[in-house]
Amino acid sequence: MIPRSHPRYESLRIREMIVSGYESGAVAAEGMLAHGRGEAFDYLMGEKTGSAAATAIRAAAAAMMLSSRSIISVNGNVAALCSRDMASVSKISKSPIEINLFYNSPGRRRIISGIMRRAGAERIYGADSDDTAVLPGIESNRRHACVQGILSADTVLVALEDGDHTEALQKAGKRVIAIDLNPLSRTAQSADITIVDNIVRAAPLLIRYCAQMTAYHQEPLRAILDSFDNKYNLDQSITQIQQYVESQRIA
Ligand code: PTJ
Repeated sequence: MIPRSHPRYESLRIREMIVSGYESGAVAAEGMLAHGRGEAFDYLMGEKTGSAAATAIRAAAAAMMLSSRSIISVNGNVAALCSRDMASVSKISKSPIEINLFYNSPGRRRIISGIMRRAGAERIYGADSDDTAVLPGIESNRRHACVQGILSADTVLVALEDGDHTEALQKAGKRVIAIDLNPLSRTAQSADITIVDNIVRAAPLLIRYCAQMTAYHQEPLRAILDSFDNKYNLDQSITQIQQYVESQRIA
């Protein structure tokens, strides 16, 4: 039991969510290591959502609200950390969920799909018997995707993933929105919209922006999207890390 008074309470609480996810079979053992890498980057940016991340989240919401076939790719870590928020994003933006795993197994798919369903997600692909085909240009297990899901989507939100998937999705003509705390990762550097933030903070903000934008017409949504420059924004995220580290200098 972590005392609430502990100065690192929030970070330790999130760790517990990953550990419980591992114990329930949703999170891969490697997912715990991936979480540690994420934590390290979060530490270096002061564990706050900076303005660059907020701008990217707003652009991501606009892209999802504009798209007629957007989808959210969910893996073990995402399900363990923010199943409810991702289910809400799914509903508001009318984007189904697809379970897409690097360390694939039918058992993990079923467990993750159960978590997402209990969290309120209604449209879930990839739980078991969907029609699947291979996404070209990728050799990992992520190549198996649902024909009515990721393979027919125009916009795919990926989170906490390896870079191969993003690159293959783009080659297939899809717009990729990525949530990744590491601005240097291949996913972050190659996505169309990169949200450099902890998913536990980014997801609630994404819900807020999507909810606001349900009242928007296409034109203002397009204007938000067109004015977004991912390279510039990614650079701002790297600057945020530099500035935070600089502010912590001892001498
Ligand atoms: O559930 P599976 O089988 O699909 O496997 C999931 C993992 C995470 C094991 C798999 O996708 C993987 O190995 O990912 P990588 O290549 O380690 O990349 C994960 C990225 O997510 C890293 O760049 C981390 O910095 C980042 N990350 C980790 N935790 C968070 C995060 N980004 C945002 N929020 C986090 N909480």
